[in-house]
Amino acid sequence: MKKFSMIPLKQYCEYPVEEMKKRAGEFYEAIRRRRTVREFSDRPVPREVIEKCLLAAGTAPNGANRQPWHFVVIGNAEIKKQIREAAEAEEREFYHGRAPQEWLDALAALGTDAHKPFLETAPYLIAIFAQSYELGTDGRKIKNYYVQESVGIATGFLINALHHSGLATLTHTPSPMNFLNKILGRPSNERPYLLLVAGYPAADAVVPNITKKPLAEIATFID
Ligand code: IYR
Repeated sequence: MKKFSMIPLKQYCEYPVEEMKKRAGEFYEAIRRRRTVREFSDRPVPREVIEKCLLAAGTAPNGANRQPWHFVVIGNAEIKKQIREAAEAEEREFYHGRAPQEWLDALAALGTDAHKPFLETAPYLIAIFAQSYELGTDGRKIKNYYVQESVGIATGFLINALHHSGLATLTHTPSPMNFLNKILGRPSNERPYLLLVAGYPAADAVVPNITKKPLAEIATFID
């Protein structure tokens, strides 16, 4: 394996402390406005925005720089319909059998069910695949590292980028999601990680009135 050459860190940008505090506060104010949305408008979204957000996702830190992800962006109505039908079939199984009562009770507070119209309404579905290994030219399996962590971080970057651009998202995880490999023709080294729904929220979209845990509950400082 060839060693990377080392280059000076030119892009790092240090801010004066006051500026740093301001930026941290501004970022928090911006990101706390993000809400998961389940009602989408069918208004088209510029593909260029999605492309830039995917480039942002692709900058995520990841194991050994293998970048073990693949994003399939679906704007095609027929494919969205196929995905909706397959996802709803899995969700019906989930809500009417597979899910333990405890899980169903937790979901009752959100009011979700097997009905997923947003999979057709939203202009874009982004199917995120995790590559557990790569195939070398000789067909040899090349292992990837920290795949779940890497793809999770990239997905976080993507959600943040889309939110920053002014789009709403929904992290949708029908389980199992193998139907995505079939419908989208993805190879067997790729596992569906998450289906991200992206677009404008519907004009009359509502969201659950939830709160986030306070800092003292989510963090411990040991000085
Ligand atoms: N995948 C199902 C169930 C679901 C699970 C959790 I955890 C949620 O926070 C929301 C939904 C669905 O999408 O309905």
